[in-house]
Amino acid sequence: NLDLPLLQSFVPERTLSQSSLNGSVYLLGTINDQRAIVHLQRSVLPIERAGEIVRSGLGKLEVFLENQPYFSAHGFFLPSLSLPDLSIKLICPATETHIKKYSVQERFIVRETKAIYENVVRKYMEGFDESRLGWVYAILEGRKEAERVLYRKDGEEGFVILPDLKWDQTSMSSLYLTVLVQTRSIRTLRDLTPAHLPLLSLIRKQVASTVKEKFGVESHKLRLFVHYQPSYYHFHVHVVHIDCEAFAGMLVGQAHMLDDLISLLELSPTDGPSLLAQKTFTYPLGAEHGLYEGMKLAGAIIDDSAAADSNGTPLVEERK
Ligand code: M7G
Repeated sequence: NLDLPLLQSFVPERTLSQSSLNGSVYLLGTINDQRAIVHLQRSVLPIERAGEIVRSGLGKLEVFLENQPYFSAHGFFLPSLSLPDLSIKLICPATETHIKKYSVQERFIVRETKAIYENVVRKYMEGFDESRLGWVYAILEGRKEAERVLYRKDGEEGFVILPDLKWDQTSMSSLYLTVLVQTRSIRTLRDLTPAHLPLLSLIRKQVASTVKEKFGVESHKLRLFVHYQPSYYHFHVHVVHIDCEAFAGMLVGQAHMLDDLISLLELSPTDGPSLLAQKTFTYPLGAEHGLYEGMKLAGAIIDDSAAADSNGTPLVEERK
């Protein structure tokens, strides 16, 4: 279990990646000879407590610039403020997949047609190590994080709403929740059909009322989206405060608004494959991702310059 002595026994080896956007770093090392990844990030300032922090939250001030009317200083929190300085995440033992996921790597835009999905992605998902979903099943079955669960509905149509690993619950403007569905039959948004519309609408409604009730945040302040590709092949919805934009997972290509998925399902035929099953998805993929080699072999990595026709005219006309 995570405690201070355990963390202090961490032997750092190298930096996997860092982000200047949110001031965070992923370190690889060992703890008791086991591979460990430690993620450090400055805690987000709780905007709603900013006035209080200025007036009564600081124990020390070090001024380093005076050029009237401009002044700059470093402030140091009083312990009584009980504001965490860092958000810390630990993965131990860390697998090769974890290490790859958090390593800097070259990324490529891939175009995944229905055929490439059938030939490459399906095969990859079939070989996906089920044990990586252990944390999901533990939450769904009430064995882990039970005290953090905000809403639970059991049964095949059920789902659980809880704070995401990425949210330390100190600031509403960085609110980040996850909705995990109970059914194991939806691996990605490609598996969604019009028959799932009641489930998706219920998730949308329940998230709105749970977030309002527990955190006083209105649903027009929330982005509900789904990743494609996800890291975990068990359908889940990300719920993020609109003011929180510091996550790479919210970039265009990977994040798909739940509302857009609902709309595409509403437009899909009720018999036969849905528009989500048929459409082409275009998204960034890291060279260390388990799908990368297969995608490369299948020609999914975009090279549109090679797609000009024999007269030399680009297939997509350049804008004049
Ligand atoms: P994803 O789209 O499959 O992958 O989302 P991503 O990690 O590339 O975004 C999985 C989501 O589940 C992420 O937002 C994770 O932060 C979150 N998550 C992952 N784990 C291992 C846990 C966990 O153990 N508990 C909770 N509450 N959330 C987790």
